[in-house]
Order: sequence, then structure tokens, then C-alpha cells
Amino acid sequence: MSDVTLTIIKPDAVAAGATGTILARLEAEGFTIRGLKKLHLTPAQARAFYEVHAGKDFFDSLVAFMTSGPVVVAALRRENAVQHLRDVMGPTDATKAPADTIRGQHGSSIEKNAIHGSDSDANAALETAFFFARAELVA
Ligand code: FUP
Repeated sequence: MSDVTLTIIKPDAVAAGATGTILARLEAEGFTIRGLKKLHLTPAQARAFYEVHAGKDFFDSLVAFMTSGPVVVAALRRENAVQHLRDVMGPTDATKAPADTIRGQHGSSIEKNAIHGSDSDANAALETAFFFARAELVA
């Protein structure tokens, strides 16, 4: 089991001014930040990041949302990182997320759900490499 994962604080949460609150929650959960950057995804970047969903009915709307404003991307480290982040995020549909999860607190729908977290160790590695060069990450 790997101890790294990748999170994106999505445009809804960044626009709401929740970046600091969410990063503080992640640090309180024991994650350390290996790398951190704020960027405004291009449509090509968003389509590439969510390539696995290409062709699904929600894909165009998802790309429009993810490019609607800046995001904050963080490479994280913690024991059992992928599963723990998934637990802290809550389910994809923020309207069904428990109130003590990040999506329950900061999301508003299945699309505008505040935060992304890698769903496997393999994807954590791929997604980290998508956003960060090795020289941009601390051990
Ligand atoms: P998650 O792993 O919880 O982020 O969820 P998925 O990988 O299944 O979906 C990726 C993103 O697609 C979600 F964060 C939001 C969006 N999505 C929709 O907008 N509608 C859907 O029905 C499913 C996913």
C-alpha cells in the first residue's frame, strides 16, 4: 500500500474561500503536503485528467465546471493515504455526504462536490505526475 495521494480543491470550494479550511482539515487528518499549486485548468487539461469519463453524459458539464475557475492541487502523504482521503471526502454526491465530511461541508451536488481524491494507488501516482514534476515535490 502506497502512502501518497492527490487532491484537487475544486472551483466551487476555491470560489467560496474554503481552500484554507480544507487544507487545515487535511493536515488535521494527518496528511502532510508534498506539493501545492493553484492553477486554472484549460479544457484540454480537464478532459485529459478525467479521460476515464470521456463519452459519459456528465463529461462536458464536468469539464465546464472544472475549468470555471481556479483549483488548488495538493500532493499528499499519510499512512493509508488513498483510502483515508476517500473517507474524509465522503461520497461523490455531496447531497448524500455525511455532514462531517469535506463534501458534506463544502459540496452542493454530485458535480459541485468541492474536492477530488485519487481512487487507487496507481491513479495517485499518475495524477501526481500529471500536476507535479519530481523537483516540485518534497519527500
Ligand atoms: P469520485 O471518485 O468520487 O470523484 O467520483 P467519480 O470518479 O465517479 O467521478 C468524477 C467526477 O465526475 C465527480 F467528482 C463528479 C463528476 N460526476 C458527475 O458530475 N456526475 C456523475 O453522475 C458522476 C460523476
